[in-house]
Amino acid sequence: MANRTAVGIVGAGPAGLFLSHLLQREGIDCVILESRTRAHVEGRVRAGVLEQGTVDLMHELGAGERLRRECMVDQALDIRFSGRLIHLDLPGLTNGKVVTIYGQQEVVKDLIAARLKAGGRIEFEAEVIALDGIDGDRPAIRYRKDGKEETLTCDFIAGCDGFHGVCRGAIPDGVLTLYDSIYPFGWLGILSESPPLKEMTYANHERGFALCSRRSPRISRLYVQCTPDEDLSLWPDARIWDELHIRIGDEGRSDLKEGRIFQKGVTPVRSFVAAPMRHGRLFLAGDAAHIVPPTGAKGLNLAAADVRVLARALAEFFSTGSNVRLERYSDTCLRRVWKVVRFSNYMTSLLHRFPSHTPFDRRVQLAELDYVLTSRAGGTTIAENYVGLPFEDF
Ligand code: RFL
Ligand code: PHB
Repeated sequence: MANRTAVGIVGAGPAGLFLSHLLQREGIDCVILESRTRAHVEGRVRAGVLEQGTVDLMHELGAGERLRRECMVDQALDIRFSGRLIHLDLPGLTNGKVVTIYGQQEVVKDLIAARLKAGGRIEFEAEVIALDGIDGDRPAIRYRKDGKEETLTCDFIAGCDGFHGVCRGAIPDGVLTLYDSIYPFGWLGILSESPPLKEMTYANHERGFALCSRRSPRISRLYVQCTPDEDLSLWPDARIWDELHIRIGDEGRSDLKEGRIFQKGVTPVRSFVAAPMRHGRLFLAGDAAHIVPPTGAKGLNLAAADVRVLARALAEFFSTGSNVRLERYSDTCLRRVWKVVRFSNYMTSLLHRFPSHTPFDRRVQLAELDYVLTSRAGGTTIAENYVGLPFEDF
């Protein structure tokens, strides 16, 4: 197999997979290099909330058939605090918009299957170790596969290798400005065989944040705020259920149904942006360039938004030779990124207990929740960001 392609994509997460489909649609050759096995990538439990733009993209790419059949639509978002309930009617506050619940690993499975069916090349267990010549016009990706070192020569490289990938680090020192904010807590997430609450429910409680989401009518996806480096052995199932009931105001244990917990994990909560998202012929997209705290449910959607911009810019280059959109790539993406960072930070600040909070800070937080409860403007701000800001012309 000739080891040469137009766009070498590092990473088969949502960013890399969406990009490969978008490029294929434009007739641009690409290869994905992914360090993990297909089973590992397809089994990773992560996001669950898709903006309409992300759903539309799945359909446009012809990969939305199972999504259409199996997804669930969320018309509302509930926030519980101090015995009160904020019920945000999403369509009512956003001219009819909703969000879709469909697990990230299902998106990934569908995109991989469709890509391979169309004859696309995804190399699993191909670990990228270095990028060469990103300042020139023949960059190359060095990777290890089956114990051997290989080189993939490209016109462009898309760094879609997530926060812990190698691409961002290949940019020379002094080029990137890194913006970082690490929150003093994590999320302990579980999957449980139990019917979910009717609405997506976020809770602010004295003991910390909780979130009740779902994956299907029989599978709940539940989270509780914990310490950033929480030891899972300190969280037997009974403790998780106790905290969930208390934090959502279900002391009578009648609302939230319990079931067998079959997956548990801890996730750090951070905001991070690397700018610019491009150096020479290397373009960063998705978590490789930015992380948002999960409270806004935006990471996957932002990854999809980045590669939409990148695919259009690459298509312009390959069809006309123009660099104009490639030059604008980083600025175009960062405008959306910073608005999403802002919203995710807002939701995180609104809903979590911070160890540093003084009684004053706590009162202000509760007043903010009370404001959202009673003000259409306050509710609209959350709703319009939650369903996804419109795409500006790019
Ligand atoms: P990914 O998914 O991390 O994929 C990167 C891929 O690159 C591979 N890789 C390499 N391959 C080759 N060589 C190397 N040297 C490599 N290094 C890494 C990795 O194996 C991997 O396959 O990044 P991508 O594509 O940018 O996608 C980002 C999303 O995964 C992420 O933003 C979301 O999961 C965030 N997120 C949520 N986003 C939403 O839009 N809605 C949500 O409801 C939502 N909930 C969440 C979330 C993330 C969570 N966690 C676990 C961080 C809930 C949680 C708990
Ligand atoms: C999820 O279903 O995993 C989920 C939902 C909402 C969030 C984060 C994660 O804000």
